[in-house]
Amino acid sequence: MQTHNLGYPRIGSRRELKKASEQYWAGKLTADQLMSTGKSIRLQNWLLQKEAGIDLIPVGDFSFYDQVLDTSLMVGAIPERYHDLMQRQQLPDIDLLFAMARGYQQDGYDVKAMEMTKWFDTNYHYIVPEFTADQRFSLFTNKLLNEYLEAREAGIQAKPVVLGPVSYLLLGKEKQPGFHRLELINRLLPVYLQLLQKLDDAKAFYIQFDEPCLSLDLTAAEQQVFVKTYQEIKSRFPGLHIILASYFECYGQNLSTVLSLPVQTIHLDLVRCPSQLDDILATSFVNSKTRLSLGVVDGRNIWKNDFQQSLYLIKKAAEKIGGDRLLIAPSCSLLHSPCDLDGETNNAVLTPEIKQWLSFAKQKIQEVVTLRQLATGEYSADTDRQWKANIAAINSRRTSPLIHKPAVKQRVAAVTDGDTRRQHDFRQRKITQRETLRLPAFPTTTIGSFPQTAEVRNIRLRLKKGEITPAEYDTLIGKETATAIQWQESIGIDVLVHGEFERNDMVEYFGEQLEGFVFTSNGWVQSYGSRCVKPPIIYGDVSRPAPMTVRWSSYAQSLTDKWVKGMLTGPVTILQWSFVRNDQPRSETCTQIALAIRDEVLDLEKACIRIIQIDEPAIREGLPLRKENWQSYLEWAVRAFRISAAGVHDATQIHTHMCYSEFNDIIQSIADMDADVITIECSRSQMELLDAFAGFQYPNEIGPGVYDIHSPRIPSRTEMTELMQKAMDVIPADQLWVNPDCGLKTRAWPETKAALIEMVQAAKELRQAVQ
Ligand code: THG
Ligand code: ZN
Repeated sequence: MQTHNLGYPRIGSRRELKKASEQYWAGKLTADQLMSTGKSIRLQNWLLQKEAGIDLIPVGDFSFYDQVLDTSLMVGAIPERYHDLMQRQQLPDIDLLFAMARGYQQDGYDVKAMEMTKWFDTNYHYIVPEFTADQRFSLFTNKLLNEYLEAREAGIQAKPVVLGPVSYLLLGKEKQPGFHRLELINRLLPVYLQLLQKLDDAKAFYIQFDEPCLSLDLTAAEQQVFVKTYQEIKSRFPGLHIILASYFECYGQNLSTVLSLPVQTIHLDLVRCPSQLDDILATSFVNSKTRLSLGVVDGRNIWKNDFQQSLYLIKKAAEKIGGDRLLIAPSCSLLHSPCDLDGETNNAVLTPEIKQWLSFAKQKIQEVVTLRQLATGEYSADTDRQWKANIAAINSRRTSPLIHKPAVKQRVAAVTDGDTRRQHDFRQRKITQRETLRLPAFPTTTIGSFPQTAEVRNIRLRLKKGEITPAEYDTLIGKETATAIQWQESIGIDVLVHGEFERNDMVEYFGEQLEGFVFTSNGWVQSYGSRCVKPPIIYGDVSRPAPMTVRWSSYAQSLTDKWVKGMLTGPVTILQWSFVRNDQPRSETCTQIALAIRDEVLDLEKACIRIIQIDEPAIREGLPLRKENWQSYLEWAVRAFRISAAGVHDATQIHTHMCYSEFNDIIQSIADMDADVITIECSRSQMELLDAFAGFQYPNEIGPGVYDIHSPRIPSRTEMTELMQKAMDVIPADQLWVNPDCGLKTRAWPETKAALIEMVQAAKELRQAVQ
């Protein structure tokens, strides 16, 4: 029985890589300095895994930005628009990588970045490969080989990890009509074979192919591409030990294909799908020689492994096929885990009682090793101690009074259908709202946040460090808020926002004020590139001890005669962007959060806030990977949103907002949320997104984002009126709002001001045009 790991976090336990990359972009660090930060993180990670006793240590899991982008560079899939830049500017690989990820605006160039999208159902984002019909591939970088050699030199038994060719193609996008990207496999495969030749020459024995698309619904033809591809690889490199890894779901319909692939080891995510072990052990697979990698340690959550439960699975497999055919592993790459629980030293925030229930990447590595020792009976006194400590911690979590709040459970049980319905349907609410709100046609608004300048961050930081008193903090944040309100009034925005200067992350802020949540000091997880998030941990029943946003919203409302929108994060998004307890269904936890948000909504209404936005940007990404599970998810997710929103009177207008979502396939559920107004991102796709709403005749009001906030570029008035004209082709003018794509927190003030002034003027022109 061996142990292995699928991937380790690469940002560094103190976010060293994030800091170094950002300094490099700011010109404050040389490329050599950045390279050496990367190298030292890699080495630290390898040694940590080696010392813990991991047998096969991943290399190639490191990246300066994203592993899918690394693969694009490796196979030379570099979009045309970067070619001139590459040749004339002689960009080193690292700068080309960053240009592809972030765009390149210097030396007279203005080359757009590649698109970014969610990595399956995680909060990690990857850079989407772009393919053309005449796409050519060639081995362009030697990153994987170099890292393999680097690891070997450091005395590491390295297992190269590479994104498999089929998933790589499936994760990309055709940039032209007339072909399907999987047709490119015949051109791509030779490049992978070249790579394998180099690894083979360097005496690599193991290689892990990540093929996470095997967790999706695949057609028979797609499954066939997997078969042909791996047969070809096997025939060329019969001696190579291939570990095939997929995760985040069961193999499901793809299982028989997977079992037929000529690979030496198949990895199973037994956290997401424990039942597939039985499925496999019931087939003739038991008589083969193929090994199983048992992903028993949750790579995506922070709970301590339940050794008894894991050992039950390991022993079941060992009895059927023998321990020699088993590897113990995390369920997926630990990229999605924070680095090290030992970095959490603030007992006041993360109490020892809760801390003993947790495990981050470094601890998960240890769990994998201990599980192997327990399973093989290679006992030492230390193993024994860990076994006992594990049982005690798991029992403590099972029975802790911190977790279970009867009042919360009773309230969830008592929710009725009536609690999910507004007083009247939208048609009637619209009349009431028009009377009370008295907004012009094409009302203008923003999505909520204004620039989080260094000064604003610094105000929060000084409060946290105790350098200013809460009263001084209130004065400073109050000033920022008042300035934002006055400025919005002065340029003529119709529905104002308070700017959210008091908030860090839109999920963290609420988690900090809800019971049942706990926080880490250093539990960062990579979200994209250098950007990280610090997800709250939902450990127990959720309730809201006191109002969370009423004070700042009422203060802002008191400064103006215009409407100020109350700003909340919705229950599904809070759930999706937190580490969620695994001792009850997610739907149950989501309903608890929904009730807490419902209380907040009602308190805002009581405080005379007449427009309340409940953001749900993550509702689409929460969608299960397999279609058969969509309906039940959508039912509870939409119900949770409705519980949070439905308590208000007809006159109170509920908004929601969603980012970069493809809505076509879930448009009915979006309509079922029954928000009075939805604002969506669609300026990049030039209103294509609206087709979904148009074809469906979306009944409520809608604010299609008229400019892209992800770029500092200032849009012209004409661009925006033209986008709105496009919207008016498919949606009646009296349903339309005018707003940017998304919140403005990542932008600076100068471009924010210039763009919003243009946007207000665009709305005025539209009003004149329809009069
Ligand atoms: N919050 C959370 N998840 C998210 C987003 C969010 N997932 C999707 C999307 N938004 C990802 N986008 C970002 C954008 C910015 C940052 C992180 C994710 C960011 N992070 C800071 C950093 O890394 O410097 C750290 C956080 C901070 O200092 O407040 O800027 O909005 N949960
Ligand atoms: Zn958004």
